Amino acid sequence: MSDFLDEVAISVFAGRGGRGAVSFRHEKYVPLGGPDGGDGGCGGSIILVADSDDTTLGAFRQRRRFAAGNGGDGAGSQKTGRDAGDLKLSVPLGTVVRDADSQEVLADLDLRGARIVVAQGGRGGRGNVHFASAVHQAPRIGELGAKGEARHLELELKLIADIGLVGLPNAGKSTLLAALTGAHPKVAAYPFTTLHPNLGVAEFEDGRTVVLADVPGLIEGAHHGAGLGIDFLRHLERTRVLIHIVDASAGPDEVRRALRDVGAELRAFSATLAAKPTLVAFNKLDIPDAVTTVTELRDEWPDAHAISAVTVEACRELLLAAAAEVFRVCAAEKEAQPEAPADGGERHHVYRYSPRRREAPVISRDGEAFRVSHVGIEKIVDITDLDSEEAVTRLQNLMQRVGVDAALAAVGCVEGDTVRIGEAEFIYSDDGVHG
Ligand SMILES: Nc1nc2c(ncn2[C@@H]2O[C@H](COP(=O)(O)OP(=O)(O)OP(=O)(O)O)[C@@H](O)[C@H]2O)c(=O)[nH]1
Ligand SMILES: [Mg+2]
Repeated sequence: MSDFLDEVAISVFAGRGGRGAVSFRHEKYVPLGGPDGGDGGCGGSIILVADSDDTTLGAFRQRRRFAAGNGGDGAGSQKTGRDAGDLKLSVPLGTVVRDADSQEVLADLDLRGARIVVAQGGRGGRGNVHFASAVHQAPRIGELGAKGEARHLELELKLIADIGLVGLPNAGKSTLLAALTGAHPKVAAYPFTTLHPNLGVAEFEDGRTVVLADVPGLIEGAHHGAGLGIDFLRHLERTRVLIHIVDASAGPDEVRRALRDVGAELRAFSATLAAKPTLVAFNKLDIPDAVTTVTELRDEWPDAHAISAVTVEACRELLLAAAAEVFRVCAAEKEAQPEAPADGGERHHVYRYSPRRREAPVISRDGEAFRVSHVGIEKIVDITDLDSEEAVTRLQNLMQRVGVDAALAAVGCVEGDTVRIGEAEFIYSDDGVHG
């Protein structure tokens, strides 16, 4: 059976907005009419939607780069450019979306229909019709469309096992998984045989299924990363029910110690894990010592199941009891958290990534040049047509207001120095930066 972890890295590129038009009305006998350049259309955004029935992220291994279309350019007669459609990517339920650069988790798409805009399409540039004023009746300014966002993402699919099998190394977890499901995990008489989680599916007569996860053995200190680390404990957090398997042939003291240590590890790792409904299974009942131990512990653990994973004795009953608990938890979950409605009803299932805005411009050295970092200014530089003198003048005024000139002067930028903002390069002069 497959590993728990299914991860893939993809890159998404939203579309650029269309260019705003610089155009003037043509009227009879009037050499230049008023401005009538329309706006550019919006670039397409990229949206991940949890509506695929795939159980793996395999589809994203074939293709890893996704780009949405650019918006159409505006035109004369106030014609707006065409909006590019959004690009919708279907991902399986349970997909966790992370920003590959910052490692920030952007969304946990575990409800059908949950969606996140991972890259916002660029806004269309405004046409010159917007730049007319009483004193400025023939503006030659049309904005370029804004760049679409580009992001590198990591998608991780956490297959949600219903039942997690936990216990010390060698307790018989993998043997039990094989007894209950069609899985064939490695079984051996030494600890830490299982290095990665294994999954198996158990089917019932009524067609219902439960997914079981066999994980590496837990030892004292596991929550600090002792043994095989804590990654698999993170996965266990998403199971609904735990079965704690104990090797009963080790004697009553060892059984008590195992129950105590494993319980303590689960609690130390997280409250979520400690609060999971847990069934206890005393294993290896085919060994006479185990029978003696189970008899001795009966009063202390009246609800514990006594099984043999090797002979399969009482394993079916254990599975039925655990599955009943799973179905009970599922019903409670459904009650508490209805599915996202199919009509795209947005409520709290919609995630939106938003970059943090920096307040003051930050100046840094960029080789011989100075680099200005400021989200707002970078965006405006991106949409400014630097070939248009009017547009550049407008940009200069804005930079002055935001404090770019002062910030540059403060770090010793002098006439003739090169200043970079986004992808553009300017020459600094005492009355501001020039294109
Ligand atoms: N006699 C007997 N031996 C068992 C039983 N269940 C498991 N074993 C044996 O115990 C040893 C360990 O079994 P595994 O299933 O590999 O144990 P595990 O808990 O998965 O161990 P790790 O993966 O190392 O954590 C193997 O030699 C199994 O054959 C049982 O019910 N009876
Ligand atoms: Mg194992």
